[in-house]
Amino acid sequence: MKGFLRSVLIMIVLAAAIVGGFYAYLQQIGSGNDDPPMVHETTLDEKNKIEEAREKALALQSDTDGDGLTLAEEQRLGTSDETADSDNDGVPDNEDIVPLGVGEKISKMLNWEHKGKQHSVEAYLPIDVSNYYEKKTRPQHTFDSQHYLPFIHAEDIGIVRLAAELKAIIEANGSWDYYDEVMLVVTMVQQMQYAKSVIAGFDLTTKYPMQTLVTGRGDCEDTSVLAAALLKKMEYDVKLVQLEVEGKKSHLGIGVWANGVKGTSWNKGGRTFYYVETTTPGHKFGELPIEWKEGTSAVLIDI
Ligand SMILES: [Ca+2]
Ligand SMILES: [Ca+2]
Ligand SMILES: [Ca+2]
Repeated sequence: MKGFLRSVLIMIVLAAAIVGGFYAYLQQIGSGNDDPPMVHETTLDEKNKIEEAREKALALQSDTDGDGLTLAEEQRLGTSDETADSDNDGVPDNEDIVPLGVGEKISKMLNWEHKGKQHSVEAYLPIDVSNYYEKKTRPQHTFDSQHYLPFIHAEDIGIVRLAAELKAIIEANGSWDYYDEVMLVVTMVQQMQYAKSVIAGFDLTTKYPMQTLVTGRGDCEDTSVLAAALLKKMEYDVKLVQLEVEGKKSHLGIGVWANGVKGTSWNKGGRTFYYVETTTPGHKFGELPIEWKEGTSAVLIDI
């Protein structure tokens, strides 16, 4: 009897195992899958790396300093995307044919007489700066006093260096007064060759100070803009003065602040500015050229 019961028990266990196995098999068929697919979960580290690469690619296309060159282009040139003028010569990186350093220079000696002494300075004229101004579009004359403002480039490397040389001459002549100092700069400009910048019969353009230095010549606008840029850089209180006589063409000179001098002057902003002629040698501080003495009105232009 015992043997019979054991056999029945074994049979029941075996049957249960077969039914269980069959059921599992049916379930597997029903699901239609063999092995469940391996799903790769992106780790935080991987996500960060992808984001970093995306940001880098975007940054390479950015132009932080707004000089028209992307970071990738600046890296190729060796310039900085933090500053628009990496070599600080007054020419933006995207228009500088030598964006790092000066390259070749144009040699030009400035020789003039002041206070009974001969002065001589070599103008610092890098070819890249000269090239930049040659190609630069110059706004046409609007016969408005504001026309001159874009031309006062007092931070060009050639102007900065020349202003420093002129200051050194002043310091070496410790006995000079204020007017002698101003006239050192003005006499240097006055000795340049007078040339009208005429296009198709009309005087429509003004030169940038560096162009007047490179060519060594200019008309009243060019020499006045150059003298004003130099004096401004040397921290003298200077303005442009546009003289007008009815029925006559206008003339440009400069106005320099001074106290109690004889000569032609005007008040502006509570200060007195004296006329200084920049075109021809011999004109003194406060001296208006004879042809502009009668019935002249003057506009003082802040720079
Ligand atoms: Ca840039
Ligand atoms: Ca730059
Ligand atoms: Ca530059």
